Amino acid sequence: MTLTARQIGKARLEVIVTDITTLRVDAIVNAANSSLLGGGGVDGAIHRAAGPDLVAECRMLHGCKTGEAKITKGYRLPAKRVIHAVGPVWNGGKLDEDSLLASCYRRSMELCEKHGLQSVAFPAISTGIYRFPADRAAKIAVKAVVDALSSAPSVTQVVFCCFSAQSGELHQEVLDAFGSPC
Ligand code: AR6
Repeated sequence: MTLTARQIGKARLEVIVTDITTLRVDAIVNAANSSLLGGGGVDGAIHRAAGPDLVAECRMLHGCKTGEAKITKGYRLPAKRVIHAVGPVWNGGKLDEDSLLASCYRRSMELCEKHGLQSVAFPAISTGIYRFPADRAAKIAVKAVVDALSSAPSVTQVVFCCFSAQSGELHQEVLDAFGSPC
């Protein structure tokens, strides 16, 4: 369900509430851990839906640092690619968690541009098992993506794919402060 959509330059940004593994976009972003070998939450759902070839490719990537991102194919997913971003574990906010979370979104947008991708969907990275406060994370996510758009002209559609109505409302509130309705 689409909660809101905003036009910012050439890009349409939208907030939807659904399972990210169902989206037919150029890339979905995974909220991974630094091993890149799978886990629970959205990571588990993406690996289950993509099938075992995904973890086989991930094994060849030799992990990923917090705040960074790496790209693979999407295998059995409707999405062509998966961008594996490693968000920070929330530890009270004094261990650079805000900038590490922003970096996940920035790095993912950079990968989209590098690979000429037009559409990308993000989950609310770090807000589940990693316990990042959801309202704070929504502000960081939307701002980081908006800031990255000018350096990622290939990207014309960004989806904030939330998994609960509450998360959707938080993202909607933040996104509605940007751009013009569409
Ligand atoms: N589609 C969209 N969003 C989802 C889905 C889904 N299918 N499933 C969960 N979410 P989390 P994290 C939401 O815990 O906090 C894993 O074990 C969820 O409601 O998946 O970054 C990794 O391997 C929440 O809003 O990721 C890491 O060890 C958001 O996705 C660790 O969890 C992120 O929740 C990463 O923790």
